[in-house]
Amino acid sequence: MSLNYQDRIPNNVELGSNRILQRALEHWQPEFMRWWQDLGPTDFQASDVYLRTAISVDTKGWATFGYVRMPEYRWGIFLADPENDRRIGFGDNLGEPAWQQVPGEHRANLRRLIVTQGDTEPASVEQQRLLGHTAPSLYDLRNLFQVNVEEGRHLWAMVYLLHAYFGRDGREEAEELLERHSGDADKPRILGTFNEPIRDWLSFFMFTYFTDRDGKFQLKCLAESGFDPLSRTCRFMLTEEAHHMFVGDTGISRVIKRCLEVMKELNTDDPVAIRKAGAIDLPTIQKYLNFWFSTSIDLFGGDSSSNAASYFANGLKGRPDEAKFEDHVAAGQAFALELPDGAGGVRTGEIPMRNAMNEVAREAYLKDCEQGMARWNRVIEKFGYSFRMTLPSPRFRRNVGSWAGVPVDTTGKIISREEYNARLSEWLPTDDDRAFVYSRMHGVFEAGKIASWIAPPERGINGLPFEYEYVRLQ
Ligand code: BYC
Ligand code: FE
Ligand code: FE
Repeated sequence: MSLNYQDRIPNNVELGSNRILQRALEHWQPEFMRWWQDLGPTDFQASDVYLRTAISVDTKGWATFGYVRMPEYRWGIFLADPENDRRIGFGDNLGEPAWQQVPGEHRANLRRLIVTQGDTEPASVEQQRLLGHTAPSLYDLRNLFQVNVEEGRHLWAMVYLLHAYFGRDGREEAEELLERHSGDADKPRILGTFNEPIRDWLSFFMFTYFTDRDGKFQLKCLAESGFDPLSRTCRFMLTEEAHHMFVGDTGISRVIKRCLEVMKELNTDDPVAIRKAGAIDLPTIQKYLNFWFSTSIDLFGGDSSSNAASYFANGLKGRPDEAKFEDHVAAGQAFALELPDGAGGVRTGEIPMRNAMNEVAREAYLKDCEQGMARWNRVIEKFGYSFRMTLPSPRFRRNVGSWAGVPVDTTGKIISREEYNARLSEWLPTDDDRAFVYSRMHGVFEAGKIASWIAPPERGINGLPFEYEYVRLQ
């Protein structure tokens, strides 16, 4: 299906044939633009950025690349093509035709899922708004802005659903998506991670690796939804999402590589010497990883969740890659959970499979996270060092679920509260670590140049070299 770029709001949903909806969205559009100006990337709005823009919703050849000023980026509404005779793929309504309208009895839950998803998108743009000033290269600056404009488009995707299918409450929710702000004391974003500040690029890379990857898995679950417009929206969002995780994956890899080069040069693994030489030492990278991993796994919700069970039962939210599971009803099965027993030990608890759907998604996510670990460790191995990056135990530093608030070390062992507090500085970035990393952040805005704490990428964007002038500063 081709994308209509003639309308004020680019779309492939025949917006022009629904005047009321079109007018409502055209009313929201200037509010979005005001939000972008106020809370999107600071400055750089007049610069030409080498951005990709969607031109179709095919998985191949869907994007075109060219210089765009960010405020002129064509944020639009793009849904993956409909599947002929699509059926609900799981839960109690398995096999029934997918819904083209919101069933009344599922309205509140669907709205809540869409609002929660929608809230994260602009939140991430707010979190990242200052990073442009300290970009390590024009290549990285461009990637940051690519991610930002697409998260803005993901907000559009959810706002479209709210406006098109939820009437007046939907319109109100759409306004509130621009009124809550990341880290705001009175009106924070809904989910914890999206209120954490991102002041440095190491945090940005960790966020795009771990938190955008939560996005990938949540979108996969919602792409299974029996509510077809939601499914189609999420399927196209997933196409854009891959690059966000690529930015994180290669970003972390490049910080590690630069550190290893310095270690080789100086023939030392002493963090003090490495820092003195301007690179970020591996133990500090590991601490940032521990921080962002532990906050990101909270995003999957409780390990035992009646909300998750009803979303699944009702066909609203499935498992990632639902087709790979044998039994799509999952009634009467049990799931074994390891839980704190309240006396310093661990016990195994059984819960109904449907209540464990958050955990099932989290496990798929953990596996996906491991792949980066393996790649980065191969780089470290190649340089001949024995240090290995590791994912901390999923029990570590949890704020949501059965392990919330339980003092656990990074291997998952329950320890005393005193020991936990005493050792936190071993596991998480301290104020000093953060101050050091922040001190390394300086904008490098000359094509082909790069900051000394990170290695250049192996290749550029869209077949272009790293040296290309990805952003023309104005
Ligand atoms: N922080 O029954 P439970 C992305 C609340 S990222 C604060 O376990 P449920 C992106 C929960 O709301 C993907 N609160 O949770 C990435 C509930 O509150 P109430 C975003 C939390 O409902 C990077 C209570 O705890 N998409 O796209 O089963 C850049 C009990 O919860 C948190 C989605 O999240 C938390 N972390 O599952 C840009 C998909 N976790 O009702 C974008 C839509 C839970 O007791 N959301 N709570 O007041 C969902 O599917 C579900 O709402 C959740 C939670 C998976 C988030
Ligand atoms: Fe997104
Ligand atoms: Fe993303």
